[in-house]
This record gives sequence, structure tokens and C-alpha cells, in this order.
Amino acid sequence: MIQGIDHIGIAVKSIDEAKKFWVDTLGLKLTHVEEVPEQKVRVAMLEAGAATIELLEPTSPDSPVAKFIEKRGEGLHHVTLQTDQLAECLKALRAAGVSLIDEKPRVGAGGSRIAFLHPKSAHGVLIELCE
Ligand code: CMX
Repeated sequence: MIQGIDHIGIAVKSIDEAKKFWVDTLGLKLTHVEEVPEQKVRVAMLEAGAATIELLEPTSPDSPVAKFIEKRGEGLHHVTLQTDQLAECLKALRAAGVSLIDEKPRVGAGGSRIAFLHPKSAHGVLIELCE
């Protein structure tokens, strides 16, 4: 049910600051920036071959990404795996005993349907599934 890596999310305090490394120094191409109000983040998408790097900047102090940065500092936030059957995938994972953060899909960047798995079921990594 998993097709591959869609993107890798990196929590940053400021997209403008982070761009100096990812775009100016590494030379990745910035494709677009958008706000995802439901998640209280602004995201910048960078082309990196078959996958995308997503810089996540909190838009408010109570954003989950702001809390993540406060607790752990900037860094790798989540890995997003692509599926074309999100609802079925969640059902199968629940049946397999995987702990889900989202029981049902919700809205992510680009209007995609997403759901998070609990890091305790994924060896400490926050996994996002996206359809
Ligand atoms: N990596 C590893 N562990 C993480 C984590 C991360 N990025 N984020 C949270 N956790 C851990 C917490 O420390 C906590 O652990 P304990 O239960 O041991 O204390 C546990 O996971 C649950 O975290 P929480 O914040 O208490 O749980 P919530 O249900 O409130 O929120 C989550 C979970 C992941 C949805 C939220 O923290 C979050 O990160 N939201 C932002 C989502 C995001 O990146 N959206 C981007 C949208 C754009 C797109 O489409 O990609």
C-alpha cells in the first residue's frame, strides 16, 4: 500500500533563514511556499529528486511545530510515505496494532489527505501517510 517517500519534513524556526542553506548553499529548487492553517505551519517545498524536502515553520507559539522546536530544537520532524489507499492503509495498520495519531485522514499541504502514525509505533519517527 506504500508507494515511496513523498517528502521529509524538517522543523525550522524561519524558512527565510533555512533557505540560505537549503536553496542558496545546497542549490535545491524552491517550488512553493504555502500556509497550512489547520496545522499552524507555513511550509516551503524543495525539489530533491524523487522526493521533496518540506521546511516547516510554526505560525504561532502554540503550533505543534513550535512545541517540537522548543523541546528538541530544529531538525528532522517527520517522514511522509505516499499511499493511494489512505483509509484502507489506516484500517490495516490499526488491525496490525499500530498506534495511530489520526484515526481518520485530515487536510495537509496542497489539500492532500494525510494521517500521522504515533512515533512509539515507528521506533521514534513521526510517520505521515499522504494520499
Ligand atoms: N518526532 C518524534 N516524536 C514526536 C514528534 C516528532 N516530530 N512529534 C511528537 N512526538 C512525540 C511526542 O513527544 C509525544 O511523545 P510522548 O507521548 O512520549 O510524550 C507523542 O509523539 C505525541 O505527541 P503530541 O504532540 O503530544 O501529540 P498530538 O496528538 O498533540 O500531536 C502531531 C501529534 C504529530 C500531530 C503534532 O505534534 C504535529 O507535529 N503536528 C504538526 C504536523 C505537521 O507537520 N503538519 C505538516 C502539514 C504539512 C504536510 O502535509 O506535510
